Amino acid sequence: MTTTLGRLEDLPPDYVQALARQNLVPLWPSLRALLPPDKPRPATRATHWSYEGLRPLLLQAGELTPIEKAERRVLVLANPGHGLERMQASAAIYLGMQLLLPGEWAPAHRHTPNAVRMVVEGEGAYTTVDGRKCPMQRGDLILTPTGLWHEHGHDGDQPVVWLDVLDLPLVHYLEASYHVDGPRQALREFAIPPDPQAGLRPTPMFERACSAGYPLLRYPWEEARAALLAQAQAEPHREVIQLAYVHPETGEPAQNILGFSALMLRPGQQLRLAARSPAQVFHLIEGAVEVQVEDQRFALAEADTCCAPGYTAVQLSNRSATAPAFVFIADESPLHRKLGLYEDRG
Ligand code: GTQ
Repeated sequence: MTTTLGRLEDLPPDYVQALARQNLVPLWPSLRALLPPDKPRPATRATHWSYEGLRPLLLQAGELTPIEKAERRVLVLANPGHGLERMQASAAIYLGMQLLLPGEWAPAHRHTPNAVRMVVEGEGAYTTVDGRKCPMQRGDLILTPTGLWHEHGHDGDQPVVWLDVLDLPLVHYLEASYHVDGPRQALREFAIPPDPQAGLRPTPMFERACSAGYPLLRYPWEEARAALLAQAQAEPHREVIQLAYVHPETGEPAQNILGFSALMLRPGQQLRLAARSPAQVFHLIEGAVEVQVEDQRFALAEADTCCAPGYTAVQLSNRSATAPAFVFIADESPLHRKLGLYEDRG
């Protein structure tokens, strides 16, 4: 049984003031909020961001604010449960839709938060990471891990949009967030180009510790999509068709804090994802999917994004009876595993 504890109002005001003068606070009025019974009370709210809705506003930002005045022209997908001004999707996840127009250049910098880009639309842009030029095509995942120089350029003739996923809220909370500007990077080639297929593994599969740098920076969607279709065909009874983006040599998650995977729903498939401690983000690459989080239902169209708090089961349904659907998932599971907080409640 959880007893009701004393409140701040139950204490004499001059006592509370005497505490404050010495930078002291009584624990018991806040104990239940800090340690709620049975499960956390997340501020993260299930939230849907429609691409159709945000796209005109992002293009308008392209007219209103030149790239020189933005450096990164981004509309942040903010979770109202945290307060929009905090610009976070969950406790550890930041999401932004970034626009780069033909000929524009987002200059080189590096920073402590890890970032990835999931390319949403347009041709001809590229991100240079640690001197390696990564072309950006729809559905590609491009890593910019902590501390690596990165800049974005665009040789095409149409707007290019991508989804940025960063662990910025966590790194900022840790008071460890900063950036450094730098000159345009000189390009380098790999002596032996990495094999992109080695960066995709069936989930869950986390093997050895990773200190091997980042040999693979671009995970082409063409490879991931083909690998998902092959898995579905090879294992017709397998329920979860999902591949984790991993370090190609160690099999560890591709980045340290957030985890990334691609999931395929067969035509008409309904899939229940167990209630696990990490919060999750779902971004629809292809198809039509309904996402149900507790009593909320989001009909995702292509390029839509939504999030779900941790400790919550999520139901994914392919709304097409004839075509597969492909979902990009970002979650906080590497962080929870490292901290020993990871839970699967079924
Ligand atoms: O493209 O480097 O959405 O530094 C936020 C911070 C994108 C980027 C964001 C960044 C970037």
